[in-house]
Amino acid sequence: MNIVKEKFIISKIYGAFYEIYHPVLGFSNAVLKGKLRLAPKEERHPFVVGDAVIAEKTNEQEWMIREKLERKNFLARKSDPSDTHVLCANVDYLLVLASMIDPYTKDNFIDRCLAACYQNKIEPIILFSKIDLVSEDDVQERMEKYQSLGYTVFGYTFTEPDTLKPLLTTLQKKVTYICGNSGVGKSTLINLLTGKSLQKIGDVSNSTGKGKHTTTNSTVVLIDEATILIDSPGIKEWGLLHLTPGQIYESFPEFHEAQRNCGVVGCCMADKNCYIKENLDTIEISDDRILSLDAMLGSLEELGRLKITQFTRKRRR
Ligand SMILES: Nc1nc2c(ncn2[C@@H]2O[C@H](COP(=O)(O)OP(=O)(O)OP(=O)(O)O)[C@@H](O)[C@H]2O)c(=O)[nH]1
Ligand SMILES: [Mg+2]
Repeated sequence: MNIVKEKFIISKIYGAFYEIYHPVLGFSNAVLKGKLRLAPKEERHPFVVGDAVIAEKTNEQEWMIREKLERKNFLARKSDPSDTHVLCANVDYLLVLASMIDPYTKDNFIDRCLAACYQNKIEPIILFSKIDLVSEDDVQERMEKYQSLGYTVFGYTFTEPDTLKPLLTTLQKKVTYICGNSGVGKSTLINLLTGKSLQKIGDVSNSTGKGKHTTTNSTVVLIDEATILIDSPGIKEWGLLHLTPGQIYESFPEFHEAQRNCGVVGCCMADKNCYIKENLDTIEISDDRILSLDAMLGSLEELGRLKITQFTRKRRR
């Protein structure tokens, strides 16, 4: 008997059951081979959405996953020292969906997402949603802040689907993981981009203005066979315990020029002879970005932490 083997990506995980995707064969159900059921040390699950696998056909309806292929990249969150949560693998973009209101996405949430993808060389896209509910000036101000730092930024509202056209062009033939707080409109966005109502949409709570965690599993949804979106459950915060203070500094474009002058490969934030610390007054960075950086470093450990007071003292001199 001929053994049929194909390369797929994991498109959805339901407990021990898997859905896998192949550009020609489409979506199929799959199960795991015995030893593959063990999660790698430090990870929650044996596989994540986006993982590339080799699967063997067992019957008309089902495939057996035989082998996990090496990851090109992955995105992880770590809020607890003993628990790394790998969110997805093999993606081209991290789309950070930031709602202007109901719920308001804090800049610090965006900055954490940017730091998480910087180390894995995954390109971020920032999309401000619900722009119909606030003034144009407010939208402009938030978009310009990140555009001026060199990021790709868009704004959109479901009341004017044409506002999605520039984003749709950017996403062509790419794999994009969409993240954001609950209720920012991730599933709404995916339904609009695909033109299908595949993802369930939930209300935002009237009393708290927050979402109700409608999406519970990460899921691949296709715009076409090569343009892949991954919907994800809303998250409150992106824990960065897997990064060092130096890696967080490196994710801030404001420091890139100083890092080039530093001469050390990779930001080490050495206590002595640190080029950045010695040249703080020449670095252009806004106070709200320093506060955001400080909050991120503060959630790691004291080492390498650069207090806002240290900055202001040095600048006022
Ligand atoms: N006014 C306005 N409301 C929007 C817009 N986009 C989404 N919404 C509403 O926001 C609410 C939440 O949308 P969802 O798409 O379920 O949000 P989500 O990010 O997928 O939420 P979780 O699955 O809980 O993480 C729904 O009531 C949507 O109708 C928008 O552009 N403008
Ligand atoms: Mg959702």
